[in-house]
Amino acid sequence: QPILIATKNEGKVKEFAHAFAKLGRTVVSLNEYPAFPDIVEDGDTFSANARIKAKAAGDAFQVPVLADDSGLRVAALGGAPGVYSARYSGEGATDASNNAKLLEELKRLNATDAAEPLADGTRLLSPAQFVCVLALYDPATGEFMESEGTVDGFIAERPRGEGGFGYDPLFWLPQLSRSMAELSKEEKQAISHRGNALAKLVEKLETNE
Ligand code: ITT
Repeated sequence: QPILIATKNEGKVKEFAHAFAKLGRTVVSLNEYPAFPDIVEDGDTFSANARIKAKAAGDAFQVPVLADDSGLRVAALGGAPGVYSARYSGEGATDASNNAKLLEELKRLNATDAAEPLADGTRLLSPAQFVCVLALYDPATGEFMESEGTVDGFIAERPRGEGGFGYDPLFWLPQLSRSMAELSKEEKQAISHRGNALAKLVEKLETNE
């Protein structure tokens, strides 16, 4: 039985498929159900939005559902875009337009972090953190299981790498001296907000908390 993930984000789907394959499970996403109506994510926290998505799909399909609400908090922007990360650049936002908007905002503020520039001179503009909240909802009991993961880094002034999705090319990991988009799936899972949140959820499930 594949695990249903209440997402339309193919970047997330690929990461979950990779992670669950190692546990001997396959995944399906809402992209396989084009007739399923768009879920209105009107919560003001990652947790609220993850629960909204998991419950909407779980109640409709009557199977346990996993949902992921995630985003980027940028220190120089007071924690923005946060829960608004997906639509940071407005209606019809794409990863490219969101990345452009992020650099524009940081340049407008003249943000430069105290951290040393990279070896090639690229400046780091602000500390930042990726956040992921996972909610697992069981329509049979109406109960949720939740976990949260984060990863700290910096926003670099230009993109690097072709992997991952979203803001990954701008997210610099000083401890690895690479951007998130320069990591393999395996490396990203080991360090990322999503990988951390998933490890915590699996641990909770195993200890039946
Ligand atoms: P679903 O709601 O259908 O799952 P979404 O893309 O709208 O898809 P969110 O509302 O959770 O998902 O928004 C997440 C935003 O944060 C989105 O702009 C992503 O690009 C970004 N993001 C989340 N995880 C990321 C990651 O691992 N790397 C880069 N960007 C990420």
